[in-house]
Amino acid sequence: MVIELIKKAESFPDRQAIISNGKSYSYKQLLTAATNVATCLLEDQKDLNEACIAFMIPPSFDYVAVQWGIWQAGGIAVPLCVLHPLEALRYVIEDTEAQTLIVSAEYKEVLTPLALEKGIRLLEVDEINSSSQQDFPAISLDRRAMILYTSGTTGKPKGVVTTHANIQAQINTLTKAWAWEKNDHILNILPLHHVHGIINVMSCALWTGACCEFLPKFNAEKVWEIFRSGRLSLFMAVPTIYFKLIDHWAKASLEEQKNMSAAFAKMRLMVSGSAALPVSVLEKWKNISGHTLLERYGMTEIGMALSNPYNGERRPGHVGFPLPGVQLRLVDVENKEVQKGEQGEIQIKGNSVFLEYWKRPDATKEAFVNGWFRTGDMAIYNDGYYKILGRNSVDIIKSGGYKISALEIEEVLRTYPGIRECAVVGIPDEEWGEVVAASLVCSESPPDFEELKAWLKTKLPAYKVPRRFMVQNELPRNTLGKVTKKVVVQLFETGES
Ligand code: MCA
Ligand code: AMP
Repeated sequence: MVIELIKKAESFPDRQAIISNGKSYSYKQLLTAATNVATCLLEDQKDLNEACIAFMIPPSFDYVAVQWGIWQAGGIAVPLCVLHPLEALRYVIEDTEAQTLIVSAEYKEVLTPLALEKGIRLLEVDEINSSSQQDFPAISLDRRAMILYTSGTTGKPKGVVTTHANIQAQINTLTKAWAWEKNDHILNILPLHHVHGIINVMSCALWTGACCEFLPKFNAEKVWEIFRSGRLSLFMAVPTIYFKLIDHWAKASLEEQKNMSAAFAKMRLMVSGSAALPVSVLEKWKNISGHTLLERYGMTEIGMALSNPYNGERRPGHVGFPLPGVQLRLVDVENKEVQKGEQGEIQIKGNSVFLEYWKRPDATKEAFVNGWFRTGDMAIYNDGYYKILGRNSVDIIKSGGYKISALEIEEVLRTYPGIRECAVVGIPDEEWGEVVAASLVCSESPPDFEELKAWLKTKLPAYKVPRRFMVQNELPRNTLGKVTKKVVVQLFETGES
């Protein structure tokens, strides 16, 4: 069997696939580059047989060529986040036991010592150039294809393993539901170690023969410039990005605002997801662009599950209904389906649901009940549309669209000299959805917070570093002695401590 995404590309070789670093690349160029990567990875083997290949490459033509090359050679693609500090990268490399690491030139220096220490083969993407091409292995749909790391209620992030069949199902349902077509042109401004950027934007575009343009780092001014070029037909982002684009528009002169708002003539769809879209943002964006954002709901483990309709009412504050191929139920704490109109946990079944947590059979087992995946998100069915009510765990924070485990940050904080106890929470915030905040109990005098933040940045990605701190004599506890984080959130909100 061949990989459908790659096979499709062979049917439109001359179409423009990617715009990256100011250059345009055809599907043919992409296929050639991917073939080179696959040949180089295989050396004299016939099949990588699901070996994990980690890669650290910014969103670009090279990223896609490497991802496709890994798949053609029979490996599992493990994208590393380009913003993560070395410790977080080490965690993923060790957890996956990746034996090969592919990097773009700018990350070679930082990763070389780790590669040497672990005996990992380190390849620089620019230097991959294979002249001879060998036959590639047959790839069955049930093979593992990708591992993405996601935070949960278990402290350290877990690797979510998806098969080729899962990925195909995730792409297939979205390209149909949102009417993707080959003349589409989308801008990718999202990081490529999460489903939103990898599947919804990049892979859906390439599956259809459309063009995916990369802007490796979000910048509101540059995004507006690209909107104004009029070449986009689709755009997808997290609510924080829409917030930042609105803010940029609001700061422009009246004349400029008019020109900016005229930029959407060719745009056919604008999507928001990864976190709750505030109705105020939806309304402001509609006034600015004329587009009613299509809000959808998904998760690393399941791809997209719920979506407002492409045609029809997009209801503010709601996430629509299950996408084709997705089975959904709302259940109570005993896993019994709730009555219509009652709130319950979302549970999902379908081909897009992941295979397993990497090397964590217990966590995988616990994540399912009778074949239903337990999302941990609460929702209610409201007059034909589902509405997300929030997570059933205070330990999961969503900030800027990133899922963050409070427990992971607490574990790191507790290793800082002088911090005796801590409770990390998410505080509601208009721009970021939630901001990370930490309440500390210290042995002596409180730490210097700037120093603490700088230290945390060497251990954790910057978006996990608390923005607000509070020092307390003791953490609020319930009668059973358990820290009540809801009270901590209230203390932050009221400014009391
Ligand atoms: C950055 N800053 C923050 C945060 N992040 N402040 C509070 N909370 C945060 N989370 C601050 C920085 O410290 C800095 O401040 C300033 O913002 C700019 O930082 P920078 O890193 O440059 O931020 P940015 O580039 O503007 O990033 C914002 C962003 C980014 C573009 C919204 O967070 C992002 O790409 N988010 C998308 C994540 C994503 O794709 N999630 C999908 C996963 P100072 O200058 O003062 O230091 S969810 C998923 O895939 C599922 C399946 C789904 O449903 O989609
Ligand atoms: P992740 O695991 O990073 O893929 O994040 C998935 C989580 O993001 C879900 O479990 C939800 O909590 C949240 N999420 C995604 N889309 C939405 C949405 N439209 N509204 C509210 N929460 C969302």
